[in-house]
Amino acid sequence: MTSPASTLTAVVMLFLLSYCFSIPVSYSESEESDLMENDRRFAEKYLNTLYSSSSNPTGILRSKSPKSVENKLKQMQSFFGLEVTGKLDEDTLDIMKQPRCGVPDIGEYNFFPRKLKWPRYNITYRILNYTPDLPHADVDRALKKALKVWSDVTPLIFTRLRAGTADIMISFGKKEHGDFYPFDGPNGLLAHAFPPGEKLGGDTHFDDDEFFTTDYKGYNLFIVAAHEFGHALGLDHSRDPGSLMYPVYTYVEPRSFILPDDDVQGIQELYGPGTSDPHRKHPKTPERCDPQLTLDAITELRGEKFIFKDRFFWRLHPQMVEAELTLIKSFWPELPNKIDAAYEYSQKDLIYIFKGKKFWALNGYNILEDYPKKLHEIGFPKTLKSIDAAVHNRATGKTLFFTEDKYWSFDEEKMSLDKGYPRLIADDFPGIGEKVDAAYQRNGYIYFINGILQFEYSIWSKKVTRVMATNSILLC
Ligand SMILES: [Ca+2]
Ligand SMILES: [Ca+2]
Ligand SMILES: [Ca+2]
Ligand SMILES: [Zn+2]
Ligand SMILES: [Zn+2]
Repeated sequence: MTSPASTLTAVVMLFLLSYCFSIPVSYSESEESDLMENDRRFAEKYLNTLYSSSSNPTGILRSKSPKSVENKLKQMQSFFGLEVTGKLDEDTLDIMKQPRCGVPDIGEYNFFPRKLKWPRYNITYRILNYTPDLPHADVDRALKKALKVWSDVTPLIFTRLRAGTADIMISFGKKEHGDFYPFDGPNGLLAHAFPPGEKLGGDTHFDDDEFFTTDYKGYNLFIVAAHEFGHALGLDHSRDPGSLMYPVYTYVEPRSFILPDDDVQGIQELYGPGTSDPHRKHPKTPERCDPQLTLDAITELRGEKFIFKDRFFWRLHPQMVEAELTLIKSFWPELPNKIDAAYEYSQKDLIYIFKGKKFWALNGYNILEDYPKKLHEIGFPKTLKSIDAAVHNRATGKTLFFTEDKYWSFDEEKMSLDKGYPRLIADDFPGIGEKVDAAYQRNGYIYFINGILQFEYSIWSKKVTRVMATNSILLC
C-alpha cells in the first residue's frame, strides 16, 4: 500500500510534469471533446474562485459589473506573465493546475486607497484545532516559525492565546468549513486567510484534505502558513515568482528559508521595519534588463534557452519576445538553489547540471537514476572543486568544461576527457577574458558570458567577432 504522502507527492509531480514537457498525445475526437469540456469547466471554476470579487474572501466590496470569463482569463494570464490571449491554452491550464493559495489574485479593495492593516503592533493568535497529519508540537512550531518570518522584519509582536478570541484564529477544515469559501478536496487550494479586520479578519484556514508535513513531502505547513500569515497581515499576492506571496506553492527548505526582498518591501510598507532583523540579506529576484546582470549558466533544452541566475531561470522560446522567469525548484525540486554550469546533449535528450563537485543528468523533469555523480567519476581531478561553464559542440561531439583560467575537452561518445587537457583559455580562445561564467553554442559560434559582457566567438575563424552586454541574451 502506498502511504498518503507518496500518493500526494505523485499527484504533485503529475501537476509539475504537465507543466511544460507535455508530450503530444493523440485522442479520438469524442475523447478530445470530453477532455476539452473538462478543462473548460475546470478553468471556469478556477477563474470564478480566484478572479472574481464576489467569491473573494478578501474582496469585501463586490464589483458592479460581473466580468466575462474571457476577461478573467486575460487578467489571470497577465498576472502570471503569460501571453494574454483570452484563450485557454496549454500554458494557462498548466498554471491553473498547480497547487496554490485560495485567496484571489486580484483583491477588489486594491482599487481603493485605504490599506487593510492592523492598527497596532501587538497581535494575538490562537490555534483552534489540529491536523491529524502532524504531532501538535510540530504544528505549534511550524506556525510560530511562520509568524516569526514576519515579526523579524517589522515591529509586530505575536502572542499566543489558549482561550477566547484572538486576532488570528487558526484552524484546519475540509470543504465547507463555516465561512462560505469551501475548500476543494486534495490539492488545488491549500489554505486561505482573511485580511486584517474584525471577526473573520486575519483568520487563517488550512485545507485538511491536504497532507501537511514538516519536510518536502506533501505540503510543508511552515511554507503554506508563512504565506497565509502574509495575507492575515494585509498583503496581496505578488507577481514576483521569487516571492513568498506568489500564489503558487513551491517547496523551500524551512531551515534555509529567508523572506525574499519583495515580501520585505511589502510588509514594511504597511508596518515599517523592525529593530533586529536576524537576516541581513533578503534574496532579490533578478531583473532581466539590469545592466549589471551576470549569469550562472546557460543551456538549450529542446529548442528553448534556459538561462540560470541564482534560484531562478529564464525560459526563452525562439518565437517569444518575453523570457519567462521560474524557480529552479519548481521544475526540479531535487536540484540545488544555485547552479554552476549546464549543457544539453541533444543526441540523448539530456541536460547536465553542475554544482560544486556534483552533477545531474536530466531528461525533461526526470533526474536519471544513479545521479548526482561526482566530477571525478568522469575523470576530473579529485581536487577540482567546481565547473564554471560547459558547452557542447554538436559538430565535434565534444563538450568543453571551463574552470578558472583553464578548460577541458570531453568526448561524449567515449565518455572520457581528451588527452592533453586542461589547457589555458587564453591560449585557445583569445579575447574572451580569463574566466567564463556561462557558455552556449549557436550557428558555428560559441557565446561566452564573462561578467556583464558576452563574447561571440567564431569557431571557424577562432576569434571574437562581437562583444555584447550579457543582458542582450534576454532581449534587452
Ligand atoms: Ca479575526
Ligand atoms: Ca485542496
Ligand atoms: Ca557558471
Ligand atoms: Zn495567498
Ligand atoms: Zn475558510
